[in-house]
Amino acid sequence: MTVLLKLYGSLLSQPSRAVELFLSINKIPYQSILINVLKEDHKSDKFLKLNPFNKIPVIDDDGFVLKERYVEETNGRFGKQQLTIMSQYSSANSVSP
Ligand SMILES: N[C@@H](CCC(=O)N[C@@H](CS)C(=O)NCC(=O)O)C(=O)O
Repeated sequence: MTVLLKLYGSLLSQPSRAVELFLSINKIPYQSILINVLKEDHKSDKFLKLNPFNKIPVIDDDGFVLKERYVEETNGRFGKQQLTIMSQYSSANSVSP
């Protein structure tokens, strides 16, 4: 069974919206998990285990956790972590948040 990529975020968060757009445009199936920053969900023990920096968005791709929207290298090439996720999805190499 395929495990859906999980996106922890909120529509109130511009970085979260950028990642949602990236996933949608590249047709990457994902499960959206709302983190309500107004209720400080991002400071809960459960969330801090995922991202000790208490920031959204966070991507959990079957245990491979990305805590930072930007994993690109300075010259605009994709970083190793982002490539790992993108390489699993055939059309995922055209748009980056
Ligand atoms: N560099 C991070 C920044 C993420 C970020 O600043 N997220 C904000 C929401 S837009 C956040 O989680 N704020 C909660 C806080 O700082 O307590 C990224 O782009 O992924």
